[in-house]
Amino acid sequence: MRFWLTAASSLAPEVDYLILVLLAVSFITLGLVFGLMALFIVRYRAGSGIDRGQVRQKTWRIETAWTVATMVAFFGLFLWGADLYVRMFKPPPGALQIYVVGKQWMWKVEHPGGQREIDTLHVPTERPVQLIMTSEDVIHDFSIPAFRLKHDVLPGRYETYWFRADKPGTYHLFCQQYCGADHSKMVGEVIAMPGPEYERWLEQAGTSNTLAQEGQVLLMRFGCTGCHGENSPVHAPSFKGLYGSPVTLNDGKHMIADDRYIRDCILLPETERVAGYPPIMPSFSGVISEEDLLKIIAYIKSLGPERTS
Ligand code: HEC
Ligand SMILES: [Cu+2]
Repeated sequence: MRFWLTAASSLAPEVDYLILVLLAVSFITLGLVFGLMALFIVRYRAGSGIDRGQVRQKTWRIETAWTVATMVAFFGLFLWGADLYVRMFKPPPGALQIYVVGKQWMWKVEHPGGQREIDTLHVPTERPVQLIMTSEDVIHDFSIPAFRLKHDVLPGRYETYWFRADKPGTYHLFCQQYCGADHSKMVGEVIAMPGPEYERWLEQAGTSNTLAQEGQVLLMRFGCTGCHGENSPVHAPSFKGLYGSPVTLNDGKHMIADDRYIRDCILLPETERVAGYPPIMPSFSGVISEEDLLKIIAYIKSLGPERTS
């Protein structure tokens, strides 16, 4: 058993460093408090002949100094941790997006090219990867200890984080939220491979259709195109250039059409009605599965970020 876990992602060394500094500062503080306590217990014990007569004037200098010093130390640690946390959730532009759906008791992974896997996640090294995660049933937690990442995966919403794997290898993947009888079996592997090898893996795992192409088929199957299609007689917004662009709702609110927005439009259309259109879009909650939703979103994404209409 190794004492220290491999640090295999770009942010992992910094997380380790932060933990070490946090431990060091805590131990120093602890040592100071208990050291002084022990010293005073011994020095001023009942039998000691120490001079207790001269009560010195209280000085504010020491009081202020230790208060400020501990505040600076711990607030500094907080700022450092907060900054790291923010960076963990803000992917660099151009990150490869991979979708993860948690379910009792397995992890289903979908790559943009349509490749699917269960309880394994193949990723390229030296390239930022963003995971877009959701759950089909209860709360799970997608954790890759070697990347120093864990994040709850909740039903009904998308959670994301990103990483850049720096060392090729096979790493543990755990569900870290107790999620029912077989929670302990909800484990898997993350396989980080150099770019060209990853491309080869994609090819051999390849399906005939990309996620976006499957999404396009689903739009027909669920009848979305009947209203949203180019030649539809119904007045409904086009999906062209929708992704990432601003949308005005009929209550005056402005939104950016991201994954969450599109998901809610499909499942909870009453909550987000686009301004200038009749409120006729039905809810597809319970009709479209999480995996199919991700494909539909992938298709809408593939239609580009520039809104034409
Ligand atoms: C009965 C016609 C109809 C059907 C069927 C329909 N929609 Fe809609 N949809 C609309 C209308 C009208 C709007 C605009 C008003 C609103 O937001 O409810 C809309 C809005 C949307 C939006 C927000 C678009 C924007 O510009 O912000 C998305 C995304 C969307 N629909 C996706 C879908 C998907 C996916 C399906 C199929 C699963 C679907 N719709 C089926 C009529 C429809
Ligand atoms: Cu789980």
